[in-house]
Amino acid sequence: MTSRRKFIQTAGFAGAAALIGLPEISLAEKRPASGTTKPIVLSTWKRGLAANDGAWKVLSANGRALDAVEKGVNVTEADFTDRSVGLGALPDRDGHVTLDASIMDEHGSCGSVAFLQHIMHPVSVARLVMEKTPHVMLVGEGALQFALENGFKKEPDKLSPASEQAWKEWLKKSEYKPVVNIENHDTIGMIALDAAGNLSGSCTTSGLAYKMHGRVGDSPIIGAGMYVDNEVGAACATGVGEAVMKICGSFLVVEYMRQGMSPDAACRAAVKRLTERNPNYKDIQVGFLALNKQGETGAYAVQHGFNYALCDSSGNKLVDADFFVN
Ligand code: SD4
Repeated sequence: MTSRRKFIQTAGFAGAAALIGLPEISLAEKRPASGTTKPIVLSTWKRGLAANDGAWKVLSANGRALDAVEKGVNVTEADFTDRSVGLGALPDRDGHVTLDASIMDEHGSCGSVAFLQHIMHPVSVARLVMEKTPHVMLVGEGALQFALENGFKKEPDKLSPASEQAWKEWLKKSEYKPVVNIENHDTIGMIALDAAGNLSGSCTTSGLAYKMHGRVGDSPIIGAGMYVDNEVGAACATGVGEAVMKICGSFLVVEYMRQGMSPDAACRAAVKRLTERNPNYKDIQVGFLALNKQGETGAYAVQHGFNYALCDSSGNKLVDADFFVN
């Protein structure tokens, strides 16, 4: 497994990098683009496989990446057994499921919703915020009102049996402590490149389980949980959103790619930054995914255990990401 070693190997480049303000990543990490792989879609965690299938229906029919990343994560949102996405997910500490989502297209247009209750497909509400309003983000009651005005159905505030049982168990101690990779990581972030060569991204989640009521994570924050720049690439994040927000994680990954890094090197550099800015990094999980205009992909996580689903014309498969902490 690559880890700190990779960073140590960069020593020769470090001086020059410091001079021109680049992070200390070896020039060897800058792979020249060799043809373009498209269409292609990748998404976080194992449930990304089903989501990619949904996205691939759009992409393989020469559809737009924006439609693919919406339809793809709609699959996960509708899965009532997912612990971190949609209305079946684990609730906040008061027993309410509150949802965050974002979407961004090849023109840099974006929309998001946060602290939204009662709606099965928050990412589709985010898309309407992008397309129908002069705003980027709507939250809480206002986001719900907008969704209902646009024909979304109001679902009851009722936990799935599994979530209700888990929450009641949690209430016995009421101890807020995210457990790396176990307690609450299924958030779906998805990034895609379509046959026309355009990029889009989406992200949708119930956030961290047993969070404070009203807490919003990185997923609906454009540039934190997800970011797209059609000239360069796209990125998304999963894990403890507070740590991602502190470094504008997805934007940072895209900016590293703009500086010439491969998607893989960009994810590693972002994780390095995250570990420098979050002294508690050994106790949390964060994973990044990246995709550039050539269809090259990359992923890297703070901890062992992050995987992602990658789908192109050769198939849809689950890949284990490399990680920083051994
Ligand atoms: C959040 N980043 O709300 C989300 C949680 C997550 O897998 O990604 N879980 O902080």
